[in-house]
Amino acid sequence: MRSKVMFVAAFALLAAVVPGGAFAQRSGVPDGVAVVGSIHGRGVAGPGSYAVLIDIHEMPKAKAKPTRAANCSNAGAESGTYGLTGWKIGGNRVAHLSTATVPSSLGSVTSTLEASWDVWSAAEPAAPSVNVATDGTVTRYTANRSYDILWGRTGRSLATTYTWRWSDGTIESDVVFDKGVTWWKAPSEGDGCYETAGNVYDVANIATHEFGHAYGLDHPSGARFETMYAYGYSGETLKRSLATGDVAGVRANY
Ligand SMILES: [Ca+2]
Ligand SMILES: [Zn+2]
Repeated sequence: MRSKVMFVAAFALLAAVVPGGAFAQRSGVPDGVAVVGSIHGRGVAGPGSYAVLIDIHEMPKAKAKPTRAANCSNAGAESGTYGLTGWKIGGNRVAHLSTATVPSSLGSVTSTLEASWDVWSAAEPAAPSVNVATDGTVTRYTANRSYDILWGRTGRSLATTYTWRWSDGTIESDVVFDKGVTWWKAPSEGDGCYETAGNVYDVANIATHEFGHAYGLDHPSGARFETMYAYGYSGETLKRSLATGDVAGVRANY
């Protein structure tokens, strides 16, 4: 009974602090997915603690060409623009990869994912580093004070980053790659686009974008060739390396 009273109190507090959700979601939320502003993980970090889902960043597929070929373009002019979400990673972290969810056709993605985190901390040494551990166990995004990476259902997106703010201010982000997409590991970034790759998506390309959200970067407008551009393309690799706007954004945030 006591916990129920605390839950009601926490909800009343939330309603007062986050009227209508201070952070607008960036795109539509599929049926059955939590809505921004909802409370998660009540009690996970002790009595009275709770997490508020403050953002859902879905990465849509760019419109495909009529064929099943790759629809990417080589790296082009950089806009130099960036956006910030309003949060930071609050210190060095371990991201827990649920290896059992990784498509078997990919083999190991641990070093691939770690490199995608490192791109950000290399651009700004004051930004915390995130190491990838293979001890993840969750099979859906979960407010548990742990950064989780997994393959699962995202609805219509290639990948989705969920971010919570805990009642003590701690920020947590989970990244879910859609298991309905055909993923691959391009041999290198090359010129930014593997035109003959087919309708497949490079893990590092999309991971670097999603981890940018965890670092607190938003989608800039009209920045087609930046890592934080909102859309992902089949065959694309250019998001693996940061553009001038991405670098300016992470430097501004840390
Ligand atoms: Ca988590
Ligand atoms: Zn995004």
